[in-house]
Amino acid sequence: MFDELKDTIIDGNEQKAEELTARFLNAGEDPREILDTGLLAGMEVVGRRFKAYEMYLPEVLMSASAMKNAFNLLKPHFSKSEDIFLGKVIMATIEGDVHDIGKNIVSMMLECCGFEVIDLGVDVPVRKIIETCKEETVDLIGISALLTTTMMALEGAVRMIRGEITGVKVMVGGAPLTHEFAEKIGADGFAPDALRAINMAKDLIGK
Ligand code: B1M
Repeated sequence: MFDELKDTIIDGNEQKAEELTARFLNAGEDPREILDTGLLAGMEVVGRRFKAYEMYLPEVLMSASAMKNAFNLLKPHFSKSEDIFLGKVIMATIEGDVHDIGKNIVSMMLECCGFEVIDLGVDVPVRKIIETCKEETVDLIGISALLTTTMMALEGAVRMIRGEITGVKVMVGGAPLTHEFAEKIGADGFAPDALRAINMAKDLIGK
């Protein structure tokens, strides 16, 4: 049903993604179905192809942008038809690291799936994450690291967070990370890509 939309996301065709989404909405299709089987399914393929070196970064960015625009059309329909608030998440790239493309895709997809995201940006000191967490009612902290050097700082970050805050889960991600590493540093979860980050966030928050 939504295969054409899925392909449009993979192709990163912003205009067509918007047109198709609008057409499906006008035809009375379920916004959640459009999101799950069209937009998210498309981004899943994009993530897989990027990892397999079958897609380049600029193409990933075009797909993410097409997804964002299409999702903006869906958004108002969600607030009208269903309560999809799943929880509040802080997202940040660890101090010393300015890579944010992956984090931004994860943030965007979390928002698309019903999470409220407080994105603290890049090069974020752990202290800032902790302070924000104390000011807001947060369910989950997500920290991204793309460098082998900054990845090592995640351990101290998790320890500091644990020392000051209870009841908030910590998810980590970024290309150099592994499940084993995440476990070793005491994070609650690791996701290798954006789609699995959403599932992980839902699992950790218990949704
Ligand atoms: Co840099 N860089 N970079 N870079 N960069 C890498 C990471 C590198 C592998 C390139 C290489 O050498 N082959 C290398 C790291 C090597 C290492 O540490 N072992 C590297 C380096 C060395 C550097 C500099 C040190 C270069 C220099 O200045 N000498 C420097 C560091 C600056 C700093 O951070 N202090 C640097 C700078 C930059 C740019 C600024 C030029 C730019 C970043 C722009 C930006 O992000 N706004 C850049 C880029 C673009 C890259 C590459 C090319 C692409 C990274 C990316 O965006 N991937 C990268 C090489 C490569 O991967 N081909 C490279 C796409 C993105 C969608 O994937 O981020 O993995 P990813 O996100 C995925 C998953 O990992 C996961 O979901 C995302 C979507 O599926 N995920 C999460 C990510 N975060 C998550 C969080 C979660 C859950 C899942 O929960 C919290």
